[in-house]
Amino acid sequence: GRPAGFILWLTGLSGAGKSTLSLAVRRELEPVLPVEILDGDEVRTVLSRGLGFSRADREENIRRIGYVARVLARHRVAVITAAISPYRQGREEVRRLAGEQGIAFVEVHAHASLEALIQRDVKGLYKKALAGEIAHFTGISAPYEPPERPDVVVHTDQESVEQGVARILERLRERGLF
Ligand code: GGZ
Repeated sequence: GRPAGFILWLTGLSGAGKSTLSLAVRRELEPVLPVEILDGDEVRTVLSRGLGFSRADREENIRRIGYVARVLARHRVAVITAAISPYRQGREEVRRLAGEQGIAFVEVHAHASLEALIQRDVKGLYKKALAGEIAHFTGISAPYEPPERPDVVVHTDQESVEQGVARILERLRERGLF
């Protein structure tokens, strides 16, 4: 029958390329599977409107994204999430709940060095954070706990989007999800 849905969970610092990867992966999956992207930026304007960047608010944001991801995935949607999701505990909780429902959870670390992110600084957020104008900015004044055993690490400061996407798709294929 039709393949089961899954959650492709992208984690990483602001500007590390989660949104870019999510769009590029979607383009590849779309012809074969129904796909939805849950992007932190967008979720925070609707479902998580009003939440800030304290640990408690981020955990709440991740809980909500995880919940919607599971609801979609159990109806056979390929769900791609793109939120910083800086805390291991929150990500592991989503993985556990997905597992309980038989939903595959694939963790991708979008990784770039802080130096590269500061240099790139597309939105000017790192400059502001370094100047002390943004409190609790992940990587500068708030923690990021990298995944211990991610399914894929994409070094977005060293490899192309296409290379990253290819390795993500390969892993999905290995797990029989695509
Ligand atoms: C980190 C922040 C912050 C602080 C605003 N720390 O690059 P962006 O701009 O578009 O993505 C970032 C986004 C992070 O939201 P998430 O929902 O992904 O975060 S979490 O998973 O931790 O809940 C960034 C912007 O919001 N932003 N202030 N202090 N990023």
